[in-house]
Parts: sequence; C-alpha cells; structure tokens
Amino acid sequence: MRRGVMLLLLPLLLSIGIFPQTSEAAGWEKERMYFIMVDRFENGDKSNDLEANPDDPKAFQGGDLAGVTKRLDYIKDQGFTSIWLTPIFKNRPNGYHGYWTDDYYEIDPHFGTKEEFKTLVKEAHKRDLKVVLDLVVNHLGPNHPLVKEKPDWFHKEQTIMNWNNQAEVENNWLFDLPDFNTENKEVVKYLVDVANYWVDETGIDGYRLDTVRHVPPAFWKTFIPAVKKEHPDLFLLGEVFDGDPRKIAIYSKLGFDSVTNFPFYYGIKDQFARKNGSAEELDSVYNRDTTFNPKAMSLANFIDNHDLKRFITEAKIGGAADEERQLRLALFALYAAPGMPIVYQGTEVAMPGGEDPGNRMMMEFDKNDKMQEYVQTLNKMRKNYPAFETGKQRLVAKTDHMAVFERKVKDQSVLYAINLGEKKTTLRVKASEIGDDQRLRGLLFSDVVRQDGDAYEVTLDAGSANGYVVEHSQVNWMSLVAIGSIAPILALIILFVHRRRINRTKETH
Ligand SMILES: [Ca+2]
Ligand SMILES: [Ca+2]
Repeated sequence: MRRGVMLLLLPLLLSIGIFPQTSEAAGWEKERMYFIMVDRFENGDKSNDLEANPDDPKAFQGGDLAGVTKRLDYIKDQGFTSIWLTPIFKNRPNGYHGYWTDDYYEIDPHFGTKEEFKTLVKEAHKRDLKVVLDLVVNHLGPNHPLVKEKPDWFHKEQTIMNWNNQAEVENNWLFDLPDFNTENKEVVKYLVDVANYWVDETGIDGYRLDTVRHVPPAFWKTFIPAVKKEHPDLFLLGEVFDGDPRKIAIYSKLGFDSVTNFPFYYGIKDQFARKNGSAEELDSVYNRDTTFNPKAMSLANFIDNHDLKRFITEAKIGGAADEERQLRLALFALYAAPGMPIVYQGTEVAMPGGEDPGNRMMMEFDKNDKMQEYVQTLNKMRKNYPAFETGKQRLVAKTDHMAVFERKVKDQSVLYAINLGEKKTTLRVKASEIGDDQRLRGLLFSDVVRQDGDAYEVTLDAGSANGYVVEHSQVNWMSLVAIGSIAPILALIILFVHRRRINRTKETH
C-alpha cells in the first residue's frame, strides 16, 4: 500500500520540483578528469618492457596502454568522466614521460601498439569515459629525422635564458629540444595534420596541448580553427604554466576550450598546504579569474601534477598539523569551486613526492582506500549537484580561516564551507544572502542547518569542509495544492483496500 502511494506521488513530486532538476548548458566544466602518466600507471604487458628499470626513476618503468585499459573500471568507479594521458608517441631513449617525440605517427614501443590504443579508446567510450591525449607542438626530440631533413622548420639553436622575455620564451629552445619555427606554413600544416590524424584514426575526444606559452599566439590562431574545422567537438586544453590570470586569459581568448588554471593552483598551495590558511583565497582567485577572463568557468583546476611537488608533500613543507587532512580540504576545494577538476594519478591515494622524479613514482592502487572513498564522494557530489559544475560563485560569509560560498544555477543553489583553522568555528550566513525559510542539507556528512532569526549558522570542526544543498524548509503551497488534489483519490484507494481486507477476513472465517 505504501509503495502504491509513493508511485502515485512520484510523478507529481517531480513535476512540482521537490527533487533537484537542472538544465544549464555546459561544456567541459562538467567533466571530472583523471590524469595518467602512462609509464607510471599500470604495467599491463610485460613483453613490451624492453630496457625498463625499476631501480632508476629516470628510466622507463613498464606502464603501458594495456595497463590503462585494464584500469578503466577503476577510474570509472572512482567517478571520473574523462582521462588525460601523457604523450604516447615514439620518443627518444629514456623518454618515459613522452615529451621528446621521435615520431609523431608511431606509438612508443614501451607503451604498445596503435591497435592497443584504439582498444583503449573504444573501451573507454564503452564506459562513457572521454580520452584526451597530450600533444607537444613546441618542440620535438633531438633525434627526430626532421631536425636534419628540414633545418628551416626550426628556430636557431639557442636556449631560453631570460624567462621574462616572451620572444625568447617563444623562439628559443627549451633546454636541448629543437624548437619548431611555426612561422613556416609547412610546419603549421604538418602539426595540424598530426592532430587530425590521431582523431580520425582512433576517435579520441581532445588534446591537452603542452607548453602553449612557448609557441607564438599566431600559431594557435591558425592551428585551433584548422583542427576544429575537421573536428568541431574536439576539446583543446592548453597548458599555460603561469600564475598571472591576465596571461591565462590571453590564451583562453585564442580559442582553447580550457586552459590550465595555475592561479587556482598557487592559491590552493599557498593557503591549504599549511596551518591556519585563509579559505577566502578561493574568492580572490575566482574574482581575479573572472575579471580578466570571460571563459573563467571553463578553466582546468588541479592541486598538483607531474611538474609540481605532490600536494601532500607541499603540506608537509608548509608545516600543516595533519597533511592528509589538508589534502582532503584541497581536494574538496577542487571539486566545489568553479572550473574543471583534474586529479593526478596517485593523489587519490595520498601519494607523497617532491620534484621530478619524486612526483612520478609508480602508481600504488592499494595505498589508501579511505582517500579513494573520499574522492568518490566528491565526484558524486559534483555529479549530483550541477550547481557545483556550472554555478556562479559568491562569498556569503567569512572569518579569518573559514568561508562559506554559494554556487548557483537557475534552479539550484548549493553552498560550500571550508574551515582551514585549528578551531571549531561557526559562521552566520545572513538570510538576506540566501533567502528565508530555507534549510541547508549537508552533502559530505549529514547536517541540517535551519534558519535562526535573520541567519543560518554553519558550524565546522577544525580543518573540515562540507557542501550543502539549499532547499525550502517547508513544502511550498503548490505542493500542498497538488497533494490536496490527490487526497480524495488516496482516500478512495485506502477505502478500497480496507473493504477488500474485510471481505477476505469474512471469507477465511
Ligand atoms: Ca609494459
Ligand atoms: Ca617555441
């Protein structure tokens, strides 16, 4: 009987909006990306290990495409929607990271074969996981035949010395790596063809373009439309290694769908990787990003990667009271704040690691299942409450170490609160900020905050965080009318069942 009533009520409840529904158009900020360094992830095929040497962290370790395919279910179960792989093309010896291309049209034998890559993409798509490939167009490996065959395809050999001189950053060599002369039209065509080839051949969903600020903007103005002309839905994520939001904005405007948000990264590192940081920093980062960049919502956020010390190690250096707790808080901010979250392999099991190669140790899948569960919860929170994906952000209450933010889309409002301090703290969110007669329902751990006079009191323990969905505390009048209108029907059903029971009772006696 009770189930019958629920079935009757369900379409009604849905139609009057008691359950959250959202329909905001969004792009890749709806993705939750997992970043894989192929050589350091999973050894799925020992026969391609070649000279891999587990004792030398600067040598190949044996990870490969078959290993990634094997772990797709793991990635899916963690709650991610896309993967980004470090470059997989044939590399110069010891190019385990893939950034020293020797052949743009062949897979490095340590990683596997073209067929294995096609299988990876197919299996990822079966699981609704998108695949983004790393591509380097600034430079290639010194052994690439083009270096000798086409000397006019490269800038004059001189290493970048002054990193503040943009002409030098764009036109000089990054260490000993031959720098493409992208002013040469043949070079542009060659690189556009490479990009289109791998999409046509394998069906990948996008590229993460390496060292973007080392390539003149004129190249991107040609490259991006040329690739998008063939593949309009292709996702292009540019790596711009710069903490200045004005510089990030320049590249956003060139047509990348997303650009790495180093200003967000530095904000997190400065305030979360220590004791008693300021959660309000997330407001400053967002305001700076949005002031300069109309595409700020689509920036790619991260708390560490293969070029940076791992977050938990930064927290140790920063003197945090509990490094793992700080990692949880940083991950929470990554998922709650505007921008597409990217998690670097190993961060979900709290792997430590300093500078390269310390930050590139072989993935340890069984290191920390509690942290994995936490990342699953964060992925679910963002998935279930789309305001976390596309909602605009507003600071609604703050004190020294704690802050409460609102994220809002048309028909959904969520809050998130972070306490970076070492004391339990209560913040009063004024009712004028989020409306009267609401209740805040906790998403990470259960908590219901009701209106108290002219405010809502949000309390957090030291070093903790929570997300909240903002809901009406009472059923609104529309719901009452709707429920009222089905009351006679319910009464009839109850009467009917009751009578049948009486009849049955009579029959059995
Ligand atoms: Ca292998
Ligand atoms: Ca260059």
